[in-house]
Amino acid sequence: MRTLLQRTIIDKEPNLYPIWLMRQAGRYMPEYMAIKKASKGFLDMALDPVKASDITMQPINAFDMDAAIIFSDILIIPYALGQGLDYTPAPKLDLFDPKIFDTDLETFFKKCEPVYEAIRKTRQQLDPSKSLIGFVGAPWTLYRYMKGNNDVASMDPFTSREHIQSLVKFCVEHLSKQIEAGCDCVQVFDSWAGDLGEDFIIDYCFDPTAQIVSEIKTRHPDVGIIGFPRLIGREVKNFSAWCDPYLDCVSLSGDVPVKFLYKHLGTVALQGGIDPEALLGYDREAIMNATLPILRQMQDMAYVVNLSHGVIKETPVDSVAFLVEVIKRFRKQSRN
Ligand code: 1CP
Repeated sequence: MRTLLQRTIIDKEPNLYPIWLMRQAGRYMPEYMAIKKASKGFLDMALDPVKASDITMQPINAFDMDAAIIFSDILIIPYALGQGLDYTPAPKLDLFDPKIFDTDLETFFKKCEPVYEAIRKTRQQLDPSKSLIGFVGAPWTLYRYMKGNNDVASMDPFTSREHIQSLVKFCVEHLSKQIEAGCDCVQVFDSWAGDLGEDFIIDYCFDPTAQIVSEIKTRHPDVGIIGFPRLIGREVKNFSAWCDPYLDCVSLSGDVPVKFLYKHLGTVALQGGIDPEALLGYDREAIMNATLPILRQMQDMAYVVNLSHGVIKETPVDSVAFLVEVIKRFRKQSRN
C-alpha cells in the first residue's frame, strides 16, 4: 500500500497535500524536553533506539502528521566514521582526519546500528498509512561540518573532490540500510548548498547528489526520494535536471517564486516553502496567510506541505496544531 507521501512524490498524484515538518520532533515539544531532561545529551537520545523511536512518534501522536522522520542527525555519518562528536548543544566535531574514509562498512554499520533499530521499532508502532522518512546530509553539507570550513574556494580541489566522493559512498550505504530497516521515503539535506557559487555547485552539490539518488532509486525503486538543496535560488532548475529521472521531489526553501517552479520543474513533485517564522507567536491569521496562497498555487500539482526549513525551537505547539488543522480542512474542501 502506498502512503499519501509516496502517492504524491512517486505517482505524482495532485491535491493530496500530505503534511510533515522538518524538525517536527524537537525542542518546541514538551514531550521532547522531558526525554531530553532525563538523558545525557543528544547522542544518548539519538543512539538509544527506544528513546529515538519514542521521540520520532511524538509529533505523530500530538498532531497526526502524515509522515514520521526518524529522530537522528546528519552528523551520525562522521560520528560512525570515527570523528568525535559532541553536542554542547550546537554540534562540535573533533579535528578532521582523512583516514576516516578508510573505515570499512562493517565498522560503519555497527556504529549506525541503533539508528536502524530505532527505524524497525518505529515502523512497528507507526500506522501503515503513514510514511517513515530516513535521511542523510548531502556530501557538501557533511564535508562543511567535518572540515569546520564553509569556504569551498579555499579547499584543495582535488583532495576535496576525493573526500566528497568517499562521502557519496557512505551516504548511499546509510540510506540503503535505513530503507532495509523500514523507511519508505528518504530525504537528502543539502542545508548549505547555498554557500556554493556557480563555480562549485555542479561538482559539490548536483553531481554527488545525483550519484546518490540514482544509486538509491536503482537499488530501491519503490522508495520515494526528496532532495533539499537549500537556498540555491533558480539553480533549483538545474539541480532537478541533474537528478532526473531518479529524484521524485524537490524541497523548496522559499527563495524562488512559485511561478518559476511551475514553468521549470514540471517533472518532480514539490515540497515545502512555508515560512517557519509564520508559526512564531501563535497568530492564526499569520499562519493562514503564510500557507493558503501556497496551497492554492500548488493546486493540481503534486505538492507536499512542509516548511522552508526546520521548526524553530520557540514555536508554540498550538501553532503547529493549527497549521495541521488548516491543511486538513483545506484538503477536505479541495476533494469535495
Ligand atoms: O535538543 C537539542 O538541542 C538537539 C537539537 C537537534 C535536533 C532535534 C540536533 C542537533 N539535531 C536534531 C535532530 C535532527 N537533525 C533531525 C531529526 C528529525 C526531524 O526533523 O524531526 C534531522 C532531520 C536533522 C538534520 C540536520 N542536522 C541538519 C539538516 C537540516 C537542517 O536543519 O538544515 C543539520 C544542518 C543538522 C546539524 C545540526 N544538528 C543539531 C543542530 C542544532 C544542528 C544545526 C547546527 C547548525 O546550525 O549549524
